[in-house]
Amino acid sequence: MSEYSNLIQAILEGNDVKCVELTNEALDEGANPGDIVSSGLQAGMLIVGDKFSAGDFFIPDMLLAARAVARAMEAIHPRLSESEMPTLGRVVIGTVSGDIHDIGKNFVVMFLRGAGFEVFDLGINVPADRFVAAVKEHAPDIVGMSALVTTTMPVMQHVIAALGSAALLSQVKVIVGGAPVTQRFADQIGADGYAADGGAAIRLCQKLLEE
Ligand code: B1M
Repeated sequence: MSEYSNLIQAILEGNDVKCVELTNEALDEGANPGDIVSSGLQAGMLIVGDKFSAGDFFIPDMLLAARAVARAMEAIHPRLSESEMPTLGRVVIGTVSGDIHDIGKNFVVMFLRGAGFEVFDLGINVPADRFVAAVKEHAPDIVGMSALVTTTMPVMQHVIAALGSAALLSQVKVIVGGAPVTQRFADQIGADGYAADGGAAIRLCQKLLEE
């Protein structure tokens, strides 16, 4: 059983008060802040992601869990230097040009941040050249694109082409998602992966970083 099983349980229950209490207790007992984040908070959020993907958790469960993790992070932050912050990887993400839907993309951002990724959210209606500029600026491991409308899906391919023209494709993995997007479409446009939801996005990013 994990040293942080009570903390993980509090995250699964979405109990932010308990989560902060257990985090402060662990800090007072001398636990390493980085350990609390990776073995407690991030581990808990990964389980939340899996439960959401499996249909056992719903959007309110996920929001409560994310809030509990965010509150615990506030308690930890003053005790953790930037260099100690465990980061699983860097992700640049946005909803592609012509598309203003961001509710699902924002969930994915929340999931990835909760699981420990450093996420640069470019927002909505993001053209190819802004993805390219963001990759140059932030040097991410992964570029994520969201599209909710069938007519904006082709923009994903334009972004991949633009990253290729800028000779950046060898430095990043590209993932795509959104209601009309499928694994087949991802394969067709040469993306490295497709995720159906926030939980799947966490697993996909982890898998791509291990390759
Ligand atoms: Co729009 N809309 N909308 N809309 N809208 C849809 C997408 C539509 C299917 C509705 C319909 O007609 N039945 C339809 C598209 C049809 C098509 O493609 N053929 C549509 C349309 C047509 C439009 C407009 C053109 C309507 C108009 O003005 N005539 C218009 C403008 C579109 C544009 O972008 N230019 C428009 C506008 C809007 C609102 C502004 C009103 C609003 C958006 C508000 C916002 O996002 N801030 C809106 C909404 C809310 C919807 C519906 C109702 C809901 C979308 C949503 O938020 N779902 C939608 C119909 C529907 O889906 N039932 C619809 C909840 C969200 C949690 O799920 O976004 O799928 P989702 O995200 C999931 C996964 O897809 C995945 O994870 C998320 C969490 O599980 N995921 C990723 C998403 N991105 C990912 C990225 C990843 C990985 C996973 O990796 C990078």
